[in-house]
Order: sequence, then structure tokens, then C-alpha cells
Amino acid sequence: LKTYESILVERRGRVGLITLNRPQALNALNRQIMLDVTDAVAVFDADDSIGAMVITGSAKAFAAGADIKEMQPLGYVDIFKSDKFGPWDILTRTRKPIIAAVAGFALGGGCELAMMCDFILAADTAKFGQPEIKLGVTPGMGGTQRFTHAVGKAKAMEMCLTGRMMDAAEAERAGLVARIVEADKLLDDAIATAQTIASMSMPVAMMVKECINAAMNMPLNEGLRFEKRVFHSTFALADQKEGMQAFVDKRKADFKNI
Ligand code: CO8
Repeated sequence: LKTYESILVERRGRVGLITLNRPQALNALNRQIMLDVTDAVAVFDADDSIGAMVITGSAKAFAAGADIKEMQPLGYVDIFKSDKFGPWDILTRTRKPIIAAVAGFALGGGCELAMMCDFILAADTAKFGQPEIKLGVTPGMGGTQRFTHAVGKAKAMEMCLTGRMMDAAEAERAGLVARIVEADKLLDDAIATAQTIASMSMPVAMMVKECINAAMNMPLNEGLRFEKRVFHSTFALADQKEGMQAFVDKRKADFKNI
């Protein structure tokens, strides 16, 4: 594995673990951390021995947003021409599942990065928010879009217009996070969850991810048609034969990812 300046990268079984590591700035997402995370994600996505990924931060902060000091001097043309945050989009093109394991602050770009992952596991210490309005800007990487899909219009409006934070319990009630975990068990739980996913048929897990993402972008009738075609296609896999045979034999399936 490569070493990076602003993240730590580890392999835990079939799970690729990425830890944001700019403690002096509460993991604020500067250019270096973006280059590091997007590179590491692409490397894991292309690695057949990795079945799922976890992105996490520290106990105090998943990420306290884009780096405000880096953005502060920019003008309109600078930010428009550079599409400064565009490279983050690679996360949404990743085909293997990514879990965000969030403890502490996930604010602005930090909340948006967590939402770019496939689901969020939250420590009971997690705090989510889109405080961009307090800086005189709008959210720019999903804070008015993915956030609204996740929590609904009323909460998205209130949160983005006031910039207030929500705690883990509220985030779970609102549907922003999949589950809450005690803070000191967060990483173990996230890795175990990713390991469970990585033990499934890899092509099937990738198809499930693709189908659920289709639900966010397609009208229901098109989404249902897409899902049915994908479901039919799974019957071409050796893993479908193995999965159903294992059930009949009352044993655990041993998927070969083919
Ligand atoms: N950018 C740069 N530095 C930061 C950031 C940030 N977002 N957040 C914290 N830091 C730095 C602080 O400046 C401080 O540095 P120093 O010690 O050198 O003064 C250090 O981290 C510790 O922070 P605090 O002393 O403020 O810690 P507190 O525990 O008192 O407060 C808070 C924690 C409440 C999280 C506070 O730091 C805070 O409000 N941070 C800013 C949160 C914010 O506004 N985030 C939104 C940023 S805008 C944005 O994300 C636009 C998204 C565009 C798309 C991005 C895609 C990835």
C-alpha cells in the first residue's frame, strides 16, 4: 500500500480502511486530503482482494468541512475554472460499497463526504450539519441535494438555513444514518459490517449498490424495470448457483465472485 500525507490507509482482511488524518485542522478537507482520499479509493476499487471500504476520521471529527482557510482568498473565476471540489465525484463512481464511519463533527463538506459514501454508521458522539450559510456560501457538494433526499425538505431547509448541527439520535430518526454505535466500538463495527459485505458475491454487492443508487435518480417505473433486469442477470452467475445450493445444503455459501 502507498503512504499518503493526509490519510492513513490499511487493509483489514477484505476491507480497505481510509482514515482522514489532519488532526490539527479537525480533518478539514484541503486539496491534499482530496488527492489522497480519491487516489486511495480508486486503488481499493480496482483491487480484487478488497470487497468494501470504510472511510473514517478521528474521535473528535470525521471532517469539519472544506478547508475554509484554503477557500477564503478565492474569487468566482478561480473556483469556477478550477472546479476545486470536482475530483471528489470519483467517490460516487466507485463500484464497491463504501461505509462512512462518523464520530464527532461531520460539517459542511464533511457531512457531504459522508453522504457520498453508500451509508453512514454514526458514533453516539456524531454531529452533522451544513453550516455553509454562516460563511456566506451555499453547500456545494450535495448538502442541498443528497441531504434533502436523506432527511426530507423540512429538515433540510431548517438545517441549511440556520446552519445548526444535529446529533446522532436526530440523524438516525431523520434517516441520515443507518445506525448509531457506541463511540469506542464504531471502527470495529464499521469494519465488521464492511467485512460482512465483502463476504458476499462481489458482483452481486456491486449490483445492489447500483440498483439502490438508481432509485435516487430514476422514476419508480424505470427503477423497477432496471432492478428486474439486474435481478435476471444474477442468474448468469456461478455465485447464484452456489448461494442457492448452500441454502439447500444448510451450509454457508462460499462465493467465488464469478
Ligand atoms: N477549515 C479550516 N480549518 C478548520 C476548519 C475548516 N473547516 N474547521 C476547523 N478548523 C481548524 C480551526 O481553525 C482550528 O485551527 P487553529 O488551531 O489553527 O486555530 C482547529 O481546526 C481546531 O478548531 P476549533 O478551535 O474551531 O475547534 P472547536 O472545537 O472550538 O470547534 C468546530 C469545532 C465547531 C467544528 C469549529 O472548528 C468550526 O465551526 N469549524 C468550521 C465548520 C464549518 O463551517 N464547516 C463548513 C466549511 S464550508 C464547506 O465545507 C463548503 C463545502 C464545499 C464542498 C466541499 C467538498 C468536500
